[in-house]
Amino acid sequence: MAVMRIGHVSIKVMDIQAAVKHYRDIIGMTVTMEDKAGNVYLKCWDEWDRYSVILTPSDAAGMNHVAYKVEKDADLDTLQAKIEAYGIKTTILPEGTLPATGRMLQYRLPSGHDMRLFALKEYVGTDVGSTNPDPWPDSVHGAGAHWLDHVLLMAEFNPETGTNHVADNTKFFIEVLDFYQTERIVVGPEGAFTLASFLTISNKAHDIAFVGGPRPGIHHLSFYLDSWHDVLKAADIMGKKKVKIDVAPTRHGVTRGETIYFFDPSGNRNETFAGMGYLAQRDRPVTTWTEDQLWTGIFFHTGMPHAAFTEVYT
Ligand code: M3P
Ligand code: FE
Repeated sequence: MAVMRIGHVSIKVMDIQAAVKHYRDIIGMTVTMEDKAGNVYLKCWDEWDRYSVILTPSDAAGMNHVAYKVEKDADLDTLQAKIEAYGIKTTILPEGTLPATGRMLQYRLPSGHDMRLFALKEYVGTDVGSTNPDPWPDSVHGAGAHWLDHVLLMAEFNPETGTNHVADNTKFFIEVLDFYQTERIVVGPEGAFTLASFLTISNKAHDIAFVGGPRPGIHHLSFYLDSWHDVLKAADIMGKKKVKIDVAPTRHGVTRGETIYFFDPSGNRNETFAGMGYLAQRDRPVTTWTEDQLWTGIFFHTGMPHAAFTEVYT
């Protein structure tokens, strides 16, 4: 099991100052680095590597790339061979391509998303340290997110043409990266088409997820909070600061997460969520949500359709 967890996500933003304010004051991250090109690097208080979000000035919103961290540098060679053998071209980006980061293995997912694997990133420590640590730091601010938890990516899905990049990405993550599936949403006759897929490499309900749509993109990047009460307080902060909320605090059927969705100033969707949901295991039966219960899976309490939730993304 070479891949450990999400390492960072690189996000395009139109107004860098407004974006920094959002990820710092609303999510509760800290700016740890800036580079000459004007990119800003941030981390959450309970993360020990130098950064988990890169904000890049751009004329549109969206994701540049997502990177996952592997255990050892040599894992990159093993994985390069596996990915190439699967039929996907890879490139090694040398150390220093991103500051404070070792070499990266770069390739495109079947859905077209730019994905990277890396083993080394500068260790800076959590804000509570690792000797006799306090449970939370005095510097906690905003929603006080503990860590970047996962991304949900939109992948091309069209049963009429037979295109299903949700299924293609799922196969790649399982066969090549050794992830396992925890949940899925199926649609069509006899549930023939996988519309959504939740995959993990840990014991969390998901480390990445894919949902089908007309074009590739990012649906949301998600940050972990401790409790349902922290989710409520995060929404209070968003109310106070006039952040555009997409979905007020509720619970997912899928993953059982307690959640809020909202937008950064460029329109990239964020999530803050709490709750372990359950302990994911490789032999745990995969949870299936059927088409008639699709919205119950997404918003458990009401089960009400919210078209913009799946149609609006960057
Ligand atoms: C989550 C989560 C969708 C379900 C999303 C679930 C969009 O984001 O963190 O559990 O179908
Ligand atoms: Fe999520």
